[in-house]
Amino acid sequence: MSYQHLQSFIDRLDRAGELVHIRRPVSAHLEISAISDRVMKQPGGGSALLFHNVTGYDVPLAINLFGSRKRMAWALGVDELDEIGRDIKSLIKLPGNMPRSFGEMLSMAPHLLPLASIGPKTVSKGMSQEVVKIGKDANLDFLPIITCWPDDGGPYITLPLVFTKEAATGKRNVGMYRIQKFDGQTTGMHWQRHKVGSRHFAEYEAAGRDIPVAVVLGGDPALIYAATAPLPDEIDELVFAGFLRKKAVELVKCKTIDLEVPADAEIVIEGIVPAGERRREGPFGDHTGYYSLSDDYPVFHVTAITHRAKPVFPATIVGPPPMEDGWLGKATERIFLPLVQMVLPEVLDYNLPIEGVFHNMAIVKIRKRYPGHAYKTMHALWGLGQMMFTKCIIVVDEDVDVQNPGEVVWRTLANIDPQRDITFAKGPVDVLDHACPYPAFGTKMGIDATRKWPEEGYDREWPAVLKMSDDVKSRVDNMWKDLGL
Ligand SMILES: Cc1cc2nc3c(=O)[nH]c(=O)nc-3n(C[C@H](O)[C@H](O)[C@H](O)COP(=O)(O)O)c2cc1C
Ligand SMILES: [Mn+2]
Repeated sequence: MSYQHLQSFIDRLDRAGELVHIRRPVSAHLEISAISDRVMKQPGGGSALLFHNVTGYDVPLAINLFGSRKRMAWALGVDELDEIGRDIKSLIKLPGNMPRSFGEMLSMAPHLLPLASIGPKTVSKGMSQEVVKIGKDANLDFLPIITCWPDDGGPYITLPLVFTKEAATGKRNVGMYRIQKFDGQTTGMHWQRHKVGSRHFAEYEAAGRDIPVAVVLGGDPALIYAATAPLPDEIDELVFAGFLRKKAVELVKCKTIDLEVPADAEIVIEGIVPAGERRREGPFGDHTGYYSLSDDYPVFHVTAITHRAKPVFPATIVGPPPMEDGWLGKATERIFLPLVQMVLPEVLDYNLPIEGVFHNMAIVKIRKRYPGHAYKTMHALWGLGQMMFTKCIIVVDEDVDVQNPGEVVWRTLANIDPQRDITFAKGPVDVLDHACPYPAFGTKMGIDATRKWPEEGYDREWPAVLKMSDDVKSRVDNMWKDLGL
């Protein structure tokens, strides 16, 4: 199942009673953020919100569209996120089909799914270009760009899809990198150094060239999710989105730069990021729950804005968890499990707790087969794409439910001898981490909370976990109704 555009998804949420319309005037300066924060912290994640009357703007603003487990699944055209993982698993498991890489797996998909192709295709016109504004007419001031937290450096576009191409090959990348509005025609470009957009820019800049960039708002929600997904560099997010929505993403050519953008986006901002230019970006109230401090980042200059005749402006806010982006993270956790298992078959399940904000914690359940297996697993994860950022990895045995934080705390603390079972590793750290001694470089902690074996130097007797015997349990089941409990 796919959505032609973001408003089709909003309509579905509305019909299902998942959307609240707010018609009262509300300010884009902090008020939308304060309202959304309270809603996102309601049990289960609260409703999606559509602000029809943002003070001073004609364009309505949608927020918290992805903000519950159910809506996140619906955004990807399923009822349960695990369905996608199961699809991927069956794709991998078909006889003779073991792909050597994630790229190969996606490229096999067209033969296995009932579609001609999942790769994007170019069409001659699209609703994202119903209105075209070029040069001086292209001004961001009509968009209800929100200021999220009191000490933020300015208003931010918080749900942008940043399109670039690799200079040497023309290979596309789409990443979600926040955009700080400096004025009507200039913004920051906060692609962090580890991310693909930043590499594309560095390669252009090394050749003394300005890089063309398109900032896209809207499109099928599967596409918005794909921009956040930790895909290997060589995977085009649009192919991945095509795989998720089981239908090719349609593209149109940009008006002023050599890039293609979704034909059915709400709004497209075309521009360039010049070689050699930097400007102070930030601070920004970030998804760590702290401000990320200001720093020098490249600058985006608008050359054109195109949009639907009646666009909706999509936004999110990040901040102290739980927030909407936690559900994007949960989608990644579920979708990428079978891919992690391609490399690490011992991983039975894992949990990236929302409070760990994607990169601070992974709780991993393994089937331990040999001494030191837990350490092998954590070091492998630290070598796997964006899992490299994981500040703390806890490895537990197969009888622990990693989705139950209480059980994890109990079993981990019971099982560890801290000096023996904690290891530290050096390496790259998420740019947003404020605790590491150097920017983006520091240490990570691994906790081996598995049962210890004699071969691991444990020569005492390891006790069994308490468990009532089955016969007594069934006797109690039978008497339960008579007990008045
Ligand atoms: C709401 C939200 C905001 C984000 N903001 C940024 C950002 O400002 N800079 C950044 O480098 N990554 C940011 N990310 C994370 C990237 O989108 C993510 O790492 C993605 O996988 C990068 O794609 P890439 O590998 O193609 O570069 C954000 C993610 C979300 C969900
Ligand atoms: Mn990418």
